[in-house]
Amino acid sequence: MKRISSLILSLFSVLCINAQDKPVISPLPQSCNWGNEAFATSVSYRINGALQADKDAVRLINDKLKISSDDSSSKAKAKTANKGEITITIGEYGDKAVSKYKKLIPEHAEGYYLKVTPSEVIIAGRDESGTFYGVQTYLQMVKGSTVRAVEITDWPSVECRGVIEGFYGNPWSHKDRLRQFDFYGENKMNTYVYGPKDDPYHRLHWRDPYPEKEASLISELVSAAHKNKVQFVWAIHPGVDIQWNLTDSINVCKKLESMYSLGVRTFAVFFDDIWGEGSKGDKQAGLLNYVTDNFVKKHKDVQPLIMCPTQYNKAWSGGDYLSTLGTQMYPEVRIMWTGNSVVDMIEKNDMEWINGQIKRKAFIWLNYPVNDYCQSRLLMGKTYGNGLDINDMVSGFCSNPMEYAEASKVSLYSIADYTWNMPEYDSVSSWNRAMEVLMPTSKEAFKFFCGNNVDLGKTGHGLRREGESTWFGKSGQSPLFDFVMMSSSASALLADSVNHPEMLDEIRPWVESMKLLGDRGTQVMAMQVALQKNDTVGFIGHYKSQAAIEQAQKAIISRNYEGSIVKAKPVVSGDVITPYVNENVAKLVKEYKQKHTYGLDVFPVQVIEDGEYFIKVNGEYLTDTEANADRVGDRPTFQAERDVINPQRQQWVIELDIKTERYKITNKQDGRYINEIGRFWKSKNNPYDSSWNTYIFVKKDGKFSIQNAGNGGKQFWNREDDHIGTQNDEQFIFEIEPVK
Ligand code: LOG
Repeated sequence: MKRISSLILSLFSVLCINAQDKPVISPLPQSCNWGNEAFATSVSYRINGALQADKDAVRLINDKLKISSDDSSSKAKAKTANKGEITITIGEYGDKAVSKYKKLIPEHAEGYYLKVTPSEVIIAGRDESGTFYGVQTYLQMVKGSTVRAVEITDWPSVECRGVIEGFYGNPWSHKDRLRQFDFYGENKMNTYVYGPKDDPYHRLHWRDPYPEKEASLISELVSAAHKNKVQFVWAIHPGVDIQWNLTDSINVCKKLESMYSLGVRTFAVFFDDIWGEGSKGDKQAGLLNYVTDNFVKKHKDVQPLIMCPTQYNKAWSGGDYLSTLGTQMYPEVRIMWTGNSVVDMIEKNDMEWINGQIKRKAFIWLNYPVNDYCQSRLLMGKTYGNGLDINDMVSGFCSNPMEYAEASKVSLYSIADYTWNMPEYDSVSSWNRAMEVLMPTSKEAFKFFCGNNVDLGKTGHGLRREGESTWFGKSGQSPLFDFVMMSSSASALLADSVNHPEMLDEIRPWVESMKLLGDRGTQVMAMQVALQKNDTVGFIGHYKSQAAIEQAQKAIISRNYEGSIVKAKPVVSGDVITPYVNENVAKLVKEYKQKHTYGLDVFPVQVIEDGEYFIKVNGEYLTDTEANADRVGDRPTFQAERDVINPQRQQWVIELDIKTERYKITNKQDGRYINEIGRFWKSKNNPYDSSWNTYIFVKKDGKFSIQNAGNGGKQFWNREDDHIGTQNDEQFIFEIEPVK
């Protein structure tokens, strides 16, 4: 009995180890059956089929594995493996070496069949890219000490998968791009669209050819991309000043021709973010057709064009623009689309709508994780929200990333995963795998960092991302614990810059900011303790420390070099921890001021100290004439007389709002607050909202101006007849007199 149970136990543990040992293949393969351990990773290989197989795939094998012989140089070489040697049989559909496996190769472009047995490895691609991807998958299997037997049949869900460098700001560097292409190869992304808004030869000076030096860099990029099975798509953006005449049509072709000579084989024409003449649909369609006839079709090896329309999202669409493109532009021209709005995730209904308009499958330009419109934030959270059922409805799916190329890889890794095997995409597991792949030596600290850099805050585009700092305050311990964790994770990351120099260089300003936010939070916790103990000296000391840390945090600037187009001021956890810290400082200071007199001069001078005041214009008192706590929409009026019977109607509580650091104004008698057009606004349906109902006071020559802010716009208050009105110009007419 004992023997049996120990046998079961050991069998169980073998099974468990086996289960754990399965290597992680990403993007997730379509079909994958694991067997047992096949051989040690340390083996050497002989290649069978190297002559005919895709040369990039063979080069990759030679670079990454220990090869003792191959059959490419001499036919005389041994056809059978030496003892302990593993044969890699490799080739494409139709090649002799893999003819035995012909039926097993999936019938999808870029698909592959991969089999590992204890004596051999078979990698058979549907085409060159397929073979290359089979090798990439195999290379992910040789990371541990043993290689497992497996049979994988795999192919992509989406035809064109990848990245569009299409943001405003500092374009990626040459080195950034080279690293990106290796990353795309590893993750089976096959498309890179070159369209950085601030490259003058892409947009503002689109007619001019690249100077020699830039041109040679581009041709280097093209060949690096092609080696990774990435189509390098070069985009021209002529809409700013294009003339709809033959000369400019020829100018476009000429420029594309010059890019062809640098090796580019796929081209795009962009018309986004333009107005006026350039934005006419029929003219754009005409140009694309002209370029197709006079440039694309003149070359045997040039792919159909890709175009970005002016109405590239539903919110900006109208008239017959899209249907004009749909009917007039050659059907092979691919049309880009960002979704229901500029920044949006894509779902099935959205695809049905746009595909109907343009009479073809839209090519998705996903504006995520691009941060050119929210530069203080890094978008390092999970890539979620795109439908898992749209693979057959798109002609391509590319992500527009951040100008931070390495940091963007967190999301791009998931874009690769999503576009390769869409039905099985899981944003959480994909994100977790990205952590491991991108920062294996400090995975936990990096994950923690990413988890604190998720949301975008409020922007004109409206996209928000869930899951920022969800751990905060959840440990069951004091937030002090959380703050210490922030600082220590940041320090751990900074210390790992040796292993990940490029990533760390990019995210360093945010990592340093996270460290300081943790340090500042720690000081704020200490302020709280000091206040409870009535330790005024301690309170003031910690207050000063946190203020100094805040200054240091505000001084951090990313990409602060000469010529930098965007110099960002990092914000970490901008919607959770940063406001928590700010609000607590304000709250504690407020409490402290009510209780103590020591050290008050360290606090910034408020224009108006919190308190009760008369608000007057020309000596007349602002009065709550209809005092009624539940009424909404009526307005206080100016009265010449001081009310002695009911004095509270003319008394106003003016206090600093801790969220906005602006002032809130409420009536002493009924507690109603004033809204941005000078009316009372309080009811169950209209609760106080600091982003609307707070104001800026400025003092000059003893009088004040009062200005709306936040959602209320920037108008200044004035006096209109007997009540408050608004105007554009600042005026110092308000007398604010303390109630004694
Ligand atoms: C631009 C793009 C920019 C993005 C986000 C498109 C088609 N064009 O509003 O260059 O990175 O939004 O700011 C855009 O998205 N315009």
